[in-house]
Amino acid sequence: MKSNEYIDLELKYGAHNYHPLPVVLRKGQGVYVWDVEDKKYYDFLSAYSAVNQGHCHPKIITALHNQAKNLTLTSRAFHNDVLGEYEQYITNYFKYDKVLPMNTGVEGGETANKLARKWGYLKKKIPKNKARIIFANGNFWGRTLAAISSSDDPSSYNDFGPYMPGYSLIPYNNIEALEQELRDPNVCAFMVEPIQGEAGVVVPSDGYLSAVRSLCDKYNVLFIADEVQTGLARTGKMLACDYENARPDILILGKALSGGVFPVSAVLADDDIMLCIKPGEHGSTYGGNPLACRVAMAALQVLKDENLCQNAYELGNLFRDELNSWIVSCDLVSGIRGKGLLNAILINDSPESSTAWDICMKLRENSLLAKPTHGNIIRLAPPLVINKEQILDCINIIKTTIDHF
Ligand code: IF1
Repeated sequence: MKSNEYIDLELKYGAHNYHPLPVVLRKGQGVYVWDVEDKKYYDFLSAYSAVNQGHCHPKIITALHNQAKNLTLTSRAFHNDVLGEYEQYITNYFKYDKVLPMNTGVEGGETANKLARKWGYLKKKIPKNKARIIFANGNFWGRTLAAISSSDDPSSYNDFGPYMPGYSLIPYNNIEALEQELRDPNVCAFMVEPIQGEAGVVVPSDGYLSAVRSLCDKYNVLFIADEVQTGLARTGKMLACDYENARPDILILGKALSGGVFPVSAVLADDDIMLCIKPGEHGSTYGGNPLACRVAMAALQVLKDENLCQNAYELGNLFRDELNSWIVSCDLVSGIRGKGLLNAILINDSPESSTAWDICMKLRENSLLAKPTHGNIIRLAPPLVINKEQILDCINIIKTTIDHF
């Protein structure tokens, strides 16, 4: 079948909850993907930072394959011979006492919210059902009713009410606004992305995260870091919080935790928080399944073995330096921002215009896949295994494509 035949099937039989670029992929390897007409592309979306290790990384696929032949799922009704090993591995990796394994990123967020509320009642003695969690404008942590209740993006929440109570929004990157809210003794947590992904790769001021950390200490509020997209070497450090002295009380990981093989997420915290949830108070059928544990250990080991933090850090700097020197002569691009290999270019046109989309369609013709986030911002995030020659090739594709607009 040709691309349009695959697309027609999706149109006819699938919900219309997405508007994908008209490209139909059938193979992925490293930084490359191929469509059904055998055209080869650089993947500059990385499934929104889920394939940091590159598509179909052999070590992750081998881990998947070997475990899949043995035991894939026991549920948590019984123990198995992988979960404990994984829990020890990942808690040592990130230096937390304990992990609560889940599947998707949003389940990680929900788990973090439940943990924070439970801690608020048991430890901070917040009156029952009065616990509040603060979020930042522009946040995105998924599509559940709780996640959209904390959103200020109408396309996320419109006509999905009524909304989760106990959630409030403050401006991102604004410490005064945060302190104002934290004075309320009923606030149990502040949940924030170290860099806002969906909002368009919004990087806060230096010092913001360490100020968040000290304010949460001052007011006895839990700092929840949503590193589902920024974590796991994407920004040039293992965690984006590592750029500052800002150790979250609750850390949420997802996406690249499985190297794009299937959904694996994790919530990490120390005992005084994690042990507030007792047996039978939270969980999920697939949470911590043996297959996920093996895949996640392989995915985490690849990050270290292949020095992907260092690679993302160095090539990210090269990428922004090269494009920054170019955009001074390009009036269609008003800026580039990001850290490591999580970057975005800002198109100098109204968010309502189709310019960013049209540029992505042209990039596709020139063998590079990227997709606009909000309106006029194009996220540029290749797998972290990209090398210098490949990224220089991609910089050239981006420059020549936009120069032709
Ligand atoms: C889609 C956006 C990105 C996330 C952060 C939690 C989650 C996400 C910081 C939830 C998920 C995904 C969802 C995906 C597209 C992508 C996305 F455009 F939707 F907003 F990356 F920016 N925290 N982000 O970015 O993780 O439950 O999806 O595993 O198509 O909805 P999830």
